[in-house]
Amino acid sequence: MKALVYKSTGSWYVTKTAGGQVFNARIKGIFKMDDAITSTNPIDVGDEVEMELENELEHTATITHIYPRRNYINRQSPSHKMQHHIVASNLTQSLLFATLKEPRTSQGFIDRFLVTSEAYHVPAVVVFNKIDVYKKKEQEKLRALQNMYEGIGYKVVAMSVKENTGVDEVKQLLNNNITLMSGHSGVGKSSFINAVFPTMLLRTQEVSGWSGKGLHTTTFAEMFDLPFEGKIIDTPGIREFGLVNIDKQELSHYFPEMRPLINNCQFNNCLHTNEPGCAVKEAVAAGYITEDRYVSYYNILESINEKGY
Ligand SMILES: Nc1nc2c(ncn2[C@@H]2O[C@H](COP(=O)(O)OP(=O)(O)OP(=O)(O)O)[C@@H](O)[C@H]2O)c(=O)[nH]1
Ligand SMILES: [Mg+2]
Ligand SMILES: [Zn+2]
Repeated sequence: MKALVYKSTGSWYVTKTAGGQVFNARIKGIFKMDDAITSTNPIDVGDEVEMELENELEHTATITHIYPRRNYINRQSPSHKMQHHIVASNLTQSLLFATLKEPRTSQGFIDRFLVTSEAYHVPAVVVFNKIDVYKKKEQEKLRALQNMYEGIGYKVVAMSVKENTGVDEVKQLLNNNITLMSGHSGVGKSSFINAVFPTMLLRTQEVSGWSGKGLHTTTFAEMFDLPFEGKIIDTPGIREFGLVNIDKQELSHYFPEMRPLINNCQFNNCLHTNEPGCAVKEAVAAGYITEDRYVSYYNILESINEKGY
């Protein structure tokens, strides 16, 4: 019996068959995965699995097989730097929720997320939420970031769930997609779902506004069927994205504005730092690549060790 994983708590899984039947499923024994990746969670939201019925009345089942993933997004395990944790798989789009205030999302965080999305071939959209609380300083920053990311080719939407600005535009993007929502805790991911699909009633941070404590309100990733064609995955806020399996040599391929220039560098193993005849550094000097993005590239490069973590 084939099913899709809608929720994973780590020890059990909520799955749904094509016919819409919902099961509580478990893994039995030692589970071998098709792709030999080292992950702290063998199965995650979005996975297509094969199950055997355990108890029809109680709707329980055992997962016996996982089908190969078309793609996935992962993050560094918070407790073990060398391990990674898959957030969701088989996506067609990822929405990064960022806020310039309450809480502040750094450009470095956004760029890491974009690199991860590029590496796994998941088209990414950046949504800046809570624009209702932005003062002049944040409004200017928003314009600058929007120009920068749109210049590279990313879609950017400015939104306020609270004041219902830009919400419809983001909703339109969900049509026909399996969308992963990510971002720090408190940026309004669950609030967005509740605003556009009022039947869902997800738990959101109760105090109005940002408490500053960084408490996670959503605790497990969960997928929801949309009233139209498509699915959306709400996730708990994450502090940092880990770049697993990306090596230094590869990194510039995941910066779309660098990608077309790489072959013009004098050395074919150029890391675009101190090498002579570097086309990327020339493009930074000429202003075709922003210094801010180059700084992100450099910081990420520095954070990658020999093993590619
Ligand atoms: N001012 C303002 N507050 C908002 C907006 N969107 C959401 N909030 C508030 O921000 C707080 C956090 O929202 P949540 O939806 O719980 O955030 P989340 O991203 O789901 O957080 P986690 O589940 O912890 O990852 C809530 O108190 C919301 O009411 C907005 O556009 N403007
Ligand atoms: Mg939430
Ligand atoms: Zn170079």
